[in-house]
Amino acid sequence: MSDRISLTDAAEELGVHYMTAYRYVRTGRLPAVKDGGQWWVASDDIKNFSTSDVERSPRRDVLPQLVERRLLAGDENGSLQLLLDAMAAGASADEVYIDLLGPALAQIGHKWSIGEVSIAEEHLATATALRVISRLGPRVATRGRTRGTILLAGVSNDYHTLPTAMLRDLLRSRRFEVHDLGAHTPAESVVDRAKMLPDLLAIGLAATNGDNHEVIAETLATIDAAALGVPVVIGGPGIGSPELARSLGRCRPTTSTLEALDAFEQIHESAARAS
Ligand code: B12
Repeated sequence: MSDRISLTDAAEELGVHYMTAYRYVRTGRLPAVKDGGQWWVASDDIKNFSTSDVERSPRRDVLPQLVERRLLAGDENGSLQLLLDAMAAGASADEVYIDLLGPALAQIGHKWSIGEVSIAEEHLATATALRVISRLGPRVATRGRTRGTILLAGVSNDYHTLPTAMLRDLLRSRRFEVHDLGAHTPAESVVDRAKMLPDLLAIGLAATNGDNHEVIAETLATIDAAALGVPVVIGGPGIGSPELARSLGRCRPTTSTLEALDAFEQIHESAARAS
C-alpha cells in the first residue's frame, strides 16, 4: 500500500495550484480520500497522474466515461465541472449534451439493463443528471429576441424526463422559447397548453419507452383532432422507426437529437417564409 501525502503537497509535486489539484479530485481524475477534514492522495496515484496527460485535460473520447462515473457517484459538482471544463476547452452546447452527457446516460442505461448497475445507482445518476442540466441550461441558453415557441412533452406512460429537458436547453441555445411539460404528459394537457401559446411554432413529443405505440397513436390522434395548425415532431428510441411512427399518426419523426434540432429549424424557416 503506497504511502499518502496531503493534497497541498500533492499540488506542489504536480506543480499546480491547490485549487487545480482540488478540481482534479472533484472531477474524479485524481483519486483522493478525505480524512480528518483533509484530502489525502496516494503517492502511486500522483506518479501515475503526473505521467498521464489524459487525466490533466481529459481527451474528448474519455470524457463520457468520467461523466458517467461522477453521475453514478451522485457527484453533481464534479459532473458539472467536467462539462464546464469541456466548454472552457471549446466544446459547444451540442457537443456537451449530445457527445458527453447523452452517451454517459446511455452507458448507465446499458449497464443497468445487463445488471451491472442497480436501479438505485441508475436513479441516483438520473437525479444527479437532472440537477446538472438545470445548472447548465442557463449557461447554454442564448439571450435576445426569441424565434417562436416550441412546446415539448414526454408521451403518456413514459417516465423519462431527461430527453425533453436536454432538447429544451439545445433549443434555447438557438433562441427558441421552450415550454417543457416533462414526462408522462396526457395528450389533452399538451393540447390545453398549446392553445395558450400565441406564437407556437411546433409541438415536440419524446418517446423513450419501447412498448408504448398505442399511447403514441392516441396522443397523435388527440393533437390532430384539436386542429392546432402546427407540426408535431416526435423522436426517441420509443418510436421504433420513422415509418412506424408515421403509421401511428400525423407526425414528423426524428431519430437523433441533431435531426430533431434540424426539424425545428426547418419548421421555423417555412413558418417565416409563410408569414
Ligand atoms: C434514466 C432512465 C430511466 C428512469 C427515468 C427517470 C427520469 N426522471 O427521467 C426510469 C427509472 C423512470 C426508467 C424507467 C424505465 N426504463 Co429507462 N432509462 C433510463 C436511461 C438510463 C436514461 C434515459 C435518459 O434520460 N436519457 C437521456 C437521453 C440521453 O436520452 P435520449 O433518448 O438519447 O434523448 C434524446 C432523444 O429523445 C432525442 N430526440 C430525438 N428526436 C427527438 C424529438 C423530440 C421532440 C425530443 C424531445 C427529443 C428527441 O433528443 C433527446 C435529448 O438528446 C435510459 C438509457 C438511455 N439509453 O438513454 C434507459 C432506457 C431508456 N429505459 C429503458 C427501459 C426498458 C425502461 C423501463 C421499461 C424499465 C422497466 N422494466 O421498468 C422503465 C419504463 C418506465 C416508463 N413507463 O417510462 C430502456 C428503453 C429500451 C426501449 N426503448 O425499449 C433504456 C434504453 C435502457 C436500456 N438500455 O435498456 N428509465
